[in-house]
Amino acid sequence: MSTNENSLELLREQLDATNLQLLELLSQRAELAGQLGKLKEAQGVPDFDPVREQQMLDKLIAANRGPFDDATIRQLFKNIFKASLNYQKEEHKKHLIVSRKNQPDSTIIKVKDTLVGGKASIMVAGPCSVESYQQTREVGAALKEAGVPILRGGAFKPRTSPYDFQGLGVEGLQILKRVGDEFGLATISEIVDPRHLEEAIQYIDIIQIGARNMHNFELLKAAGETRTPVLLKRGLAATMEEFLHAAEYIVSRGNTQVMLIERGIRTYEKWTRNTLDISAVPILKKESHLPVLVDVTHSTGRKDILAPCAKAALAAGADGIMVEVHPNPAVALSDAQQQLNIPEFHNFLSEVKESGLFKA
Ligand SMILES: [Mn+2]
Repeated sequence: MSTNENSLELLREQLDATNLQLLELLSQRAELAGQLGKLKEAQGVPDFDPVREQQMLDKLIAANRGPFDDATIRQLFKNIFKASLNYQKEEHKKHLIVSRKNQPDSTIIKVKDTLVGGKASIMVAGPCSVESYQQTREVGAALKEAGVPILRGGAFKPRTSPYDFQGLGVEGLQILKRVGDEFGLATISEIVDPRHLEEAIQYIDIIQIGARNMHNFELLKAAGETRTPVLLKRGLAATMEEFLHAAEYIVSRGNTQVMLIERGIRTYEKWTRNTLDISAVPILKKESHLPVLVDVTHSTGRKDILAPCAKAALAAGADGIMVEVHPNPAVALSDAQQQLNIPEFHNFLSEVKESGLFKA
C-alpha cells in the first residue's frame, strides 16, 4: 500500500470516528431538549422560543473559528434546533391519552348491547331533528326492522340562523328515550350547553358534541366529567391535530369513551355541502385508538352520493357510518334537502351491505 493510500485510509477512519462523536453529541442534545420540553409542558410554555434560539445562534457565530462560514454554521445549527423541536413535539403526541402511541389497542365502546370500534361496523341513523313522537317512532321502527342499533335525533339544534327551528329541547330527548326503550335502540343527541348535560344523560345513551362546538372547551370539559359515551364531531375548519386535542379535553377528565366523527370540512367546493375528508379516517385510526365514524349526510349534503361515500369511508377503515333519515324529508324542520326517506334508507343500507365493506 502506498503512503498516499495509507493516509487516505487514516483520514477516513478519523472522519468515521468524528461522525460517531457528532452522533453521540446530537443524541445527548436531543435528550436534553426532551427534558427541557417536559419542563416547558408542565409550565404550559411553548416549545419554540425564537429569542432563545437567536441567543444560541449568536453565541455559536461568535465562537466560530472556521473553516465553515457563519451562514453555513447558522444553517447547520438551525437544522439541529428544528430536529430537536420535532422530537419534542413527537414526545408530546406520545403523551396524549388519545394517542395510539399511548394505547396500542383500539378503544371499544359499549352502548347498550352494541360495541363501537370492535370487529363489526356500526350504523347510526335518525332524523336531523326530533320533531314529534310520531315522526321519531316511525324512524325507530324502521331502524329496528333494519337491525340498526343506534337512533340519532337532534333536540338542541345549533342552527346557522337564529330564526330557524331550534329544536324541542328536553322534550326531544324524552321522545328519543321513549322510542329507544320501545325498540331497544341506543340513542344519541347533541348537547350544546354544559348546563344541560346532567339532565340530558338521564335520557340519552351518547352525548353528541357538534362540529360548531368542537372548540367549546367548557362543554368538552363538562362532557369529560360525565361517564356517558361522547360522539365528537370534527369542526368544519379543524385540523386533525385540533380534533384530537378536543378529544383529549374529554378523556383527560376521565371520560375515555369518545368516538370521533368526520363530517366534512369547509373548502371552496360547492357541489357538496362540505368536503368529505376521507384521508382523515386512516390518519385518525393510525394516530388515535378511538373509534372513527363518518357522517355521510352532513359531509356531502346530497342524497345521490351517500352510498358510495359510505363505502369509501368503510374501505378507508371507518368503524361506522352516520346518516340522516326522516319519514317525510320534504316537510322536515331542518336539513330537508339531504335526509333519506325510509325506503331510500333501506336501499342505502342494502347497497352498503352488499359491498361487503360493512362488517357484520
Ligand atoms: Mn342535520
